[in-house]
Amino acid sequence: MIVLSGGGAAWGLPEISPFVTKTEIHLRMAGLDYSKRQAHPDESPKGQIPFIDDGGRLIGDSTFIRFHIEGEYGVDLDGDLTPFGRATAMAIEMMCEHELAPAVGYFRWLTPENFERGPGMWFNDAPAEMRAELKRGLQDEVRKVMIARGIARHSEAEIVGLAVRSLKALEVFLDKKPFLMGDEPCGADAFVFATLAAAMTPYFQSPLRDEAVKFPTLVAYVTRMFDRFYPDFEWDAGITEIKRAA
Ligand SMILES: N[C@@H](CCC(=O)N[C@@H](CS)C(=O)NCC(=O)O)C(=O)O
Repeated sequence: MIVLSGGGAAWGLPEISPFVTKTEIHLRMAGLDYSKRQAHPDESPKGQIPFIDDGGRLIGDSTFIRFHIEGEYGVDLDGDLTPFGRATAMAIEMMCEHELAPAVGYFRWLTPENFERGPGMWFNDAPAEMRAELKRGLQDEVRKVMIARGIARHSEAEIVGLAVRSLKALEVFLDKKPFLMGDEPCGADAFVFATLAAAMTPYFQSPLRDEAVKFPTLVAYVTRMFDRFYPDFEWDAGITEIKRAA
């Protein structure tokens, strides 16, 4: 059986990492049996989660895991799509990966209150005298990565602006379709959903979350994906009122 290594459920989500969520949904789309364990990125062949162990073969990176699932088990997660549809779905996924997901990550990691409620909690069992330094060390590492990627060079307002551009594009693209490319989910739905759910979880407060939950089409899409792929998970977007400027 395939063993999926990820971050685990927390923060109002069935899995804290959108990339691990993507792989988990791909495994579910493919109808493959798997078990899941929590792992540190250092255990992975690529130094990041997700990675899978398939009969002793370790495969890292959600896209290479997808290639493995499709190649090894004869499934095509975009089987219903035309070549144009496949290219479009890939472009939408890339938009989320390179613009929306980094913005979500920024507010998780570099907003002091969210860091304390989120990644900072990983150090709760560390000796009290070392805790602050360990937390600072991890946050500094992540900040360096985010500066290198560019996202942490922008003001918060600019980051939200970039994210809202993606949210608007997703809303227009989804339109009245239940899933990204039509009546059934395709491979790209996995990561798009994972990123939106991570943006909307009420566990973290941020100006990006405030904007994301103002898109009823996207809120409904996230609920639909939860119903399809995590039917036992109690998703609560914590939305009592949707206010959106015209
Ligand atoms: N390209 C990778 C990205 C995975 C990724 O960014 N994983 C993060 C967790 S969401 C991670 O392991 N970060 C730890 C690190 O980079 O050291 C994929 O698609 O799997």
